[in-house]
Amino acid sequence: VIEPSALHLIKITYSAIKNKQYETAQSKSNQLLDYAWEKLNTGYWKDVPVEWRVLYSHASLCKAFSTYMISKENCSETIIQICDMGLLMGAPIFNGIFHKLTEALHEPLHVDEPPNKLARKILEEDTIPLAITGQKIPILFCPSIEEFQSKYMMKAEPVVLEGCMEHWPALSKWSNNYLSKIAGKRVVPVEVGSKYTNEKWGQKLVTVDKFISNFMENETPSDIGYLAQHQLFEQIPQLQKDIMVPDYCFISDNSSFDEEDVTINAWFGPKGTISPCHHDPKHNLLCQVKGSKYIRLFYPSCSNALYPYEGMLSNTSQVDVESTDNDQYPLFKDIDKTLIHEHVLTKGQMLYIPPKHWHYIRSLEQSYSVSFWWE
Ligand SMILES: O=C(O)CCC(=O)C(=O)O
Repeated sequence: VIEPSALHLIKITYSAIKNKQYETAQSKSNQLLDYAWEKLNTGYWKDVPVEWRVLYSHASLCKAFSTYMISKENCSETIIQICDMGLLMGAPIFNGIFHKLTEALHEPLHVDEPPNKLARKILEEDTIPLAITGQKIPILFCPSIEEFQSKYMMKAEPVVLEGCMEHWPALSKWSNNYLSKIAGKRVVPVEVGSKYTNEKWGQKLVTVDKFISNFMENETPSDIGYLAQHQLFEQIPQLQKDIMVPDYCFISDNSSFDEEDVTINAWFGPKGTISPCHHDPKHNLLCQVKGSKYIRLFYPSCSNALYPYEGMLSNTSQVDVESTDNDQYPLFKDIDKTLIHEHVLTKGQMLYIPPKHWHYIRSLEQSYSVSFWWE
């Protein structure tokens, strides 16, 4: 898959390292990274041949190593960022070397939970949705696997679960300060813009510290920044120790199903993040670690009245469900109210969203959520 010229370049880069020619190795690895970057950003991500991602990882490793050998001191932030790019854009090489490097280079962990400067009382401000007209979602305290499966999963009915994540260290540990101590210098993708359906929306790679100072703790941010739908726990396994895959996620028709098959995403953001109404193909347990979110759900049968986009965003509704233009989307206002559920998800609650169920989510205050998707 890889052109001979690129293969030749990676060979030269590794031999420059072997021969201690670090300046050469650094400049060659930069060339390779630029070259591979073009390939990684052409067409759909799922269609990018894995070989280019492997090459990107090798080039990142050579760049990290040569940069370290040239600067020796005060370069850990730069090296962490290079490794994170390898983790985010590359493919695994050398038995998780980027995880080992980033863990070793990041500051050791001594964390006291600080008071959260921005913490606001739930629903204290003008955040209560104007028109709560939908059904209430049933709330269960730690149901048995059988009850969850037969009454909710098999019937594709949403349910809120309480008392199922009390043992997670995340509940008491997670704060901006903790995140900064563990991962402040790590690079993460942040969605910038009020919602992903807006024209001005875009994604940026920034350090966790920048994300916190620009978006989480900035009283007058220029825009909303949302660390959304990111597999943060694969990138930073230390954080995964603070959460547990809920037992319910192991209910599967596939007998070889295991923990690796559960996709875990982080959703960290300030007050006011909006996930436009959309649906996903898998079962979902959305778990609220901190803060609260207003959620509106629609049964799959509402699809027509939600006017999905055409093409790539066909799982996303064009309707702004909290402020609808009735002339443009006339069917929306006639949706039978028994097909709509509403809930404010608060700390310690998990919401089960069945596959293909439309969901709209707005954070009411600074919020940390984790979602578990499984089939
Ligand atoms: O919390 C959010 O903003 C969106 C979560 C979501 O869409 C999901 O878990 O599938």
